Amino acid sequence: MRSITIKEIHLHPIAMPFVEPLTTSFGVEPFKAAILVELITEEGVIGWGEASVETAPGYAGETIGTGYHILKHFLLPKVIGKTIENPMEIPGLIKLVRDNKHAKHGLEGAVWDAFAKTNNMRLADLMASYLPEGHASTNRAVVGVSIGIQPSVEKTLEIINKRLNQGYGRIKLKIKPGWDVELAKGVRAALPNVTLMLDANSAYTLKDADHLAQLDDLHLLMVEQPLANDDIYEHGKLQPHIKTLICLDESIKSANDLRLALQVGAIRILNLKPARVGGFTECLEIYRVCVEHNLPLWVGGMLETGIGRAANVALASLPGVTLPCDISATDRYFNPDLTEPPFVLQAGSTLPVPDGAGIGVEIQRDRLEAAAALWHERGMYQLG
Ligand code: OSB
Ligand code: MG
Repeated sequence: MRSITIKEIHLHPIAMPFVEPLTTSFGVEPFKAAILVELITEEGVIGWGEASVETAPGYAGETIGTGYHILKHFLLPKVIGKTIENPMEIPGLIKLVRDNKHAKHGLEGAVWDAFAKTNNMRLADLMASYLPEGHASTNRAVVGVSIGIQPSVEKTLEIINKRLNQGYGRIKLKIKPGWDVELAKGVRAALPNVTLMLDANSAYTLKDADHLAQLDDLHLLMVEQPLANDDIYEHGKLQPHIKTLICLDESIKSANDLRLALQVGAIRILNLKPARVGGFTECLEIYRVCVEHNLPLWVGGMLETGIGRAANVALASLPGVTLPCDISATDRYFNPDLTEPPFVLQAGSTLPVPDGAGIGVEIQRDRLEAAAALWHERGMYQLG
C-alpha cells in the first residue's frame, strides 16, 4: 500500500438543522453539531473525518468546544508532517492524549479516508484488509431507525408506522424513568411482530431491576445501556434479573472495556460506535473480540452527517456485524445533507456501501460553508 504524508489539516465546526430532533433521557440537542476534519496529503488527496461531538457534554462528556481545543492544540501537532504507512499507526502517535475519543475519531477518520483514496480503495475494503480472511465487506449495511421520546404512545405509534412504511425493519425507542414499561407495552400491543428495542442512555440504577423485569415478556430485541455510563460491574448484576438481553453503548470505550464486560456477564450485545471508542483502529480490535466470543454486534450512530455516516456504513458492511445498525437514510436526518449522493433505504432495510474510493461520498462546499456559518451564528460559545 502507498503511504501518505499529512501536509495540512483544517477544522470545520458546523451546525445543521435536524429534520427531526432526537429526545433522549439526557435531553435534546438544538441542532446537529460536529467538527469536520479535512486532511490534505502532500499529493493533494483530501480525507474527511467527523468528530460528532454534541453541544452539551450529556452523552460523551465532550463538546464542540473541547473537541476543537483538543484537536487544534494537542492532536493535530502530533500528526502534521508525519508519513503514515498504515492508518493504524495513528493511535500510537496520539496516545499521550487521554480520553477525548470523539475528537480522536474525527482525526483518525480523516486519515483512513485519505489513505483509502490514495490507494484507490473503498474504506470498507481497506478495513477488511486488516481482518482475517472471510471478513470481506457484504457491500451493504442492515439498518434500523432510532425514535426519540415523544409526548404520548399514540404519537410514538404514528412515527413507528411512518418508519415501517418507509421500509425500516427494526425500531429503537428511547426510554427514561416514567416513560418505559407503559410505552413498550402499548407499542407491543399495537404491533405484536415489530422488531423492537429500547435505549435508556444510562437513566436507571440497580434499584430499578424489578421494574425493568416488567419488560421480560415483550420479546424485545435488547435493552441498551440501562445503567450508568461508566458502569460495567452493576450491569453484570442486572443481567441475571432480567430476561431482556443487555446491550452496552456508553460503557464500552475500548476493547479492554469489552473484555471486562464479557468476563463479568455485563453484556450480551454490543453497540459499537466509532466515535465512542476513538476511531476505526479500536473498532477493528473490538470487532475481532466480538467474533472470537460470538457476541452479536451492531454499529451505532451519533446522528452523523454524510461524512461520518458513510464511514459507519463501511464498518457496518463487515460480516461480523450481525444485527441492524443505527444508521438511517439521509432524509431521516437532514435536508439536504453535506454530501452527495444521499443514502436511500433499499429493500431488506439496507443501505448500500458507496462505490467510490474512501468514504465514497462527495462533500458539497457550498453546504459546508452554510453549516459553518450557522455554527458561528448559533454557536453557544466562542471557540478559542
Ligand atoms: O445512545 O445511541 C445513542 C444519538 C446521540 C447520542 C446517543 C445516541 C444517539 C442515537 C442516534 O441513538 C442514532 C442514529 O445516529 O441514528
Ligand atoms: Mg445508545
